[in-house]
Amino acid sequence: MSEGIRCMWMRGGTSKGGYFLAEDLPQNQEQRDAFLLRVMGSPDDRQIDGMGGAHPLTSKVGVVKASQRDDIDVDYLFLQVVVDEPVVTDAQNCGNILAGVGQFAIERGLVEAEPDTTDVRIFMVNTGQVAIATIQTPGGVVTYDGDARIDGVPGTSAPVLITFQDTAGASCGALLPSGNASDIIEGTRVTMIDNGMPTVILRAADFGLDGSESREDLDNDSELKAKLEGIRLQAGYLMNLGDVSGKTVPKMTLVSEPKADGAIDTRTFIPHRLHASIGVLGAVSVATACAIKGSIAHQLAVMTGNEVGIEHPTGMTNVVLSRDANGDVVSAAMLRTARKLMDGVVFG
Ligand code: NQM
Repeated sequence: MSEGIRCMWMRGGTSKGGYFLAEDLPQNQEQRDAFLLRVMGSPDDRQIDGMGGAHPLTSKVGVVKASQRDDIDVDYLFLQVVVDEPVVTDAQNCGNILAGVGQFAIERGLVEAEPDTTDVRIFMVNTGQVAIATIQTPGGVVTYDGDARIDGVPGTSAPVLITFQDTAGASCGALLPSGNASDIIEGTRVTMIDNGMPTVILRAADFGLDGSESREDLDNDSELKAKLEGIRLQAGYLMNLGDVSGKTVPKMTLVSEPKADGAIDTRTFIPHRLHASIGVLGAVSVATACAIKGSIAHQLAVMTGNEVGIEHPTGMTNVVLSRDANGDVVSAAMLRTARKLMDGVVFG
């Protein structure tokens, strides 16, 4: 397609991608996906002929439209454009790209801004759940400037508080899809959990690691990656996801005891490259596991309350859990930031 399509490029949390109005994209899915592959420059390791940043975290798309649902402002569909394969998938959600959806919706006129902050109620199409994003709108105008800082992003920006409700079992049908807090797959004890992101939690020590290894070391460890992929393919069936060989879920998170003042240390494969930090819903899922007796995460976590510090390769992500009288997690909130980088026309 040679003609361009209106698009905003944004950093959302620790990810980056293109934000489109649904009505601007081709309505035929095959044509839409072909266009998005061309926009990103996929399939190609370097994405040299497109906007993608040659990593899963920078090859992402948010598609937004005004919602017809009661009590919801906008519907948000997340699409992962695979870097080195001709694949565009909606099989996972993304809480980082979500961090820019509220601002985009206000800027495109889908939501009217309040004088101070604006709550945007977002239906996440991928998982059928709701998130509420609180956007800074002084004087009724979106601002991206502010004092909030998140690890993995240099500098500061306006805070975006995101609250997730009822994300348990979003993709797998149950918080613990196998019915157990832990299971054994290929001789390794794992916890399979889905509180918004299907995640397999494994003890780093079971792979001879102490959990503080660098991103480069882990990304170059092909033996480790092969073992994890063997476990992941079996976990896919146990998590009701079927054959996951072509899917970007479940994520694989190696956990170890905290090294700083967080609750637990993590290294997450998403699922074939190491995450520079950890995904938003990935962090919510790991934090939830920390609160479940008998899980791999619970055994290692140092919990001091409902604010759970998830350490990762570039710092820490804090998840605030709300629990009911039984101690079960009912909602989770986290601080993100986002920044508008470009608003214009992109060519596919
Ligand atoms: O877990 C990366 C990211 C994500 C997903 C990934 C995410 C989330 O950091 O909610 O945000 O796990 O593929 O953007």
